[in-house]
Amino acid sequence: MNKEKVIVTSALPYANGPIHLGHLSGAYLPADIYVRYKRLNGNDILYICGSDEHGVPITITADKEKITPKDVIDRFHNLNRESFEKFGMSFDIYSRTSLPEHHETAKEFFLKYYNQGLLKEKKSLQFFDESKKMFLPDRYVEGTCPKCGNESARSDECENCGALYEQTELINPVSKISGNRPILKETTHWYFPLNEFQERLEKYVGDMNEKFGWKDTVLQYCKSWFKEGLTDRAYTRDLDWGVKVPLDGAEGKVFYVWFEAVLGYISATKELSAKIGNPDLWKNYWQDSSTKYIAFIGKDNIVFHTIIFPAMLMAWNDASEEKYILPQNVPANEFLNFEGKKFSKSRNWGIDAIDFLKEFPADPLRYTLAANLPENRDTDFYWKEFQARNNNELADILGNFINRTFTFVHKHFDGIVPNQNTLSERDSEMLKLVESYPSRIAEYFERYKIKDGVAEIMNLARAGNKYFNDSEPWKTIKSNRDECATTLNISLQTIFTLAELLSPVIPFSSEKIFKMLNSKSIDWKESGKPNLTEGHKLGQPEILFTKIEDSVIETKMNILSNSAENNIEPMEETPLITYDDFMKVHLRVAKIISAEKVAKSEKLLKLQVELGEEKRQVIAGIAKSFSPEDIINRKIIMVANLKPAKLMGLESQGMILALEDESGKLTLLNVDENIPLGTRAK
Ligand code: B3M
Ligand code: ZN
Repeated sequence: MNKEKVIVTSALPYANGPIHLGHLSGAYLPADIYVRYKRLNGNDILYICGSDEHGVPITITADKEKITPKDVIDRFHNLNRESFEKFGMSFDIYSRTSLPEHHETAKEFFLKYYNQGLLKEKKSLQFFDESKKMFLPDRYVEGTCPKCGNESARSDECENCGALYEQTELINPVSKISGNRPILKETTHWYFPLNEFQERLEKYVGDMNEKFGWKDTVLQYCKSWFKEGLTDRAYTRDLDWGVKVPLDGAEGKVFYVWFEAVLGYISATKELSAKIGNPDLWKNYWQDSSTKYIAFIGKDNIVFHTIIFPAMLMAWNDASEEKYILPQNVPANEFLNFEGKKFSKSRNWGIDAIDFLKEFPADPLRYTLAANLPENRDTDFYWKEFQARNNNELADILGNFINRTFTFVHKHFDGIVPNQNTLSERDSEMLKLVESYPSRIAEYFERYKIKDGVAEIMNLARAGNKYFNDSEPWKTIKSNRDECATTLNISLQTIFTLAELLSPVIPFSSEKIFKMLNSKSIDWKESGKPNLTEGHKLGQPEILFTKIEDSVIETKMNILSNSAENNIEPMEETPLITYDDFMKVHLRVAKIISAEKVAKSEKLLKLQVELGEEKRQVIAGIAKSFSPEDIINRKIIMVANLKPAKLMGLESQGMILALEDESGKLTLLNVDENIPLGTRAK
């Protein structure tokens, strides 16, 4: 295989909170394993990451804590950089988007679009908080998603169904800073005409998939976007934290965070180039069509990396001699949950990387997460599994194989690699197996199947143990020293190969193993051959993995069950309402008389309900918890005087009440059979 030039990026985490295990297993660990593997193959890699330091969540945190946004980003940029370092992330640079270089790059792109007349200037109505005298961008407003009915949707983006929409489409908006209903006020913004790129984007995604095999989830996301049809996206926001819009009369306006955050990959590469004294180096990567670009992200960032960023790059390329490359693959992961539930800061559920790494070394965590990556579906971190992976796999299989081999060689062969003598069938088979491994693992890693690759590497350690057992060197040392020497030689060669193959996964331990072998990693493709020469002097054995006691895990479980008990959402932030406010809501008993799925929606059911005299149609976001036949003839409670709204083009005349648990599963409220329809609940 020819040497490749590759840019690898991991999503730039918001400098608005600590990195937790979920982040690590989504966009960081798989990328780091891939990068380390690619480097061992002699490829020319740039691995880029950094903090995303703009965006409304940061200003919200700053407001809440009465500090400046700069205080917030400095705190979390440094904390997250440290977490990543402890975890063994091998970024070539960990930059940040608050740097002037990034602002320059972002402005350069905007002006390129502006000057070519691509951006559309439009007046629009935006939410404005009259009590705070400010426009309310993005997440300062919450309401009901116009697509799926999720009631805690962000103002322009629904986390539940992934829809993007204009603020004005949001149903029942509430200002997050005052709790009031915002008014709509006119403002001017610039829009990026995504729709003009739809055809080319479809072709791009199709071509890339055909050539490089995109993940099905990623492809499906793109397809559903294309099917909906791309629309103009506002490039700017009324806000003062961010990259300022470089136009006269645009005071108080900044770029929408996503329109500059993705460019952070490029500005970070510029920063790296300047740092190493070769300021134009970044062009050799980003503007060289022989470079391949792989973007590792979590599934919530797909559209930005497969549609918006590529469209931005296309638009630049249309107007410039220097042409940027587009992502060749976007191996987005699903989510990692924590002990069966979503990570949640407010509910104190989960663990931050930094806290974890204060207590445990990085490698057992890397191994556990790698063995369980959410590549095709959401997975979970369990403390007990962490213990088992560490104790039963790292310590008992891998550690044990290495330890018994080294102990034996030091005791009987003076710590010197013994000769390989006449090979038995078992010896030849073991050598053949080891030799097949580097290319076998490469096949997994090249296709971003990190989890399967890691499982397969551990199988080599298993095979090593079995080989050692079956060869019984403790017997042959007395009966046939040559045979014994061969066994130990082959075991050591196997350990060498393991050290190499594991070095992307558990780099700290791999380094120790190489030190014990008194050797160094080599070209990946060569690493399955017998690389240790006979007579080579080994280093001293070291302890590789320490077992984790039950009591340690029990303590963790206790902390968890305490936080589970206190797991009720904090109430303080809920604004109080008056008795009169409450009485405005008419809650009435109704009966579901028919239910059917809404076409093209995973969430919505179309219900006909009877409310005393009246019949109503309600479009309810409950299809994930109930199938239509479950709920026909059920009596329920509904909000009977909700303003009608359209969901997926269907009119909804009310809302039914349900209880939602942690996992998002719904239960309907039970109403006694004898209570007449239409009865009001107060
Ligand atoms: N900061 C969102 C996130 O952390 C965002 C990624 C930016 S990638 C350019 O999920
Ligand atoms: Zn939605």
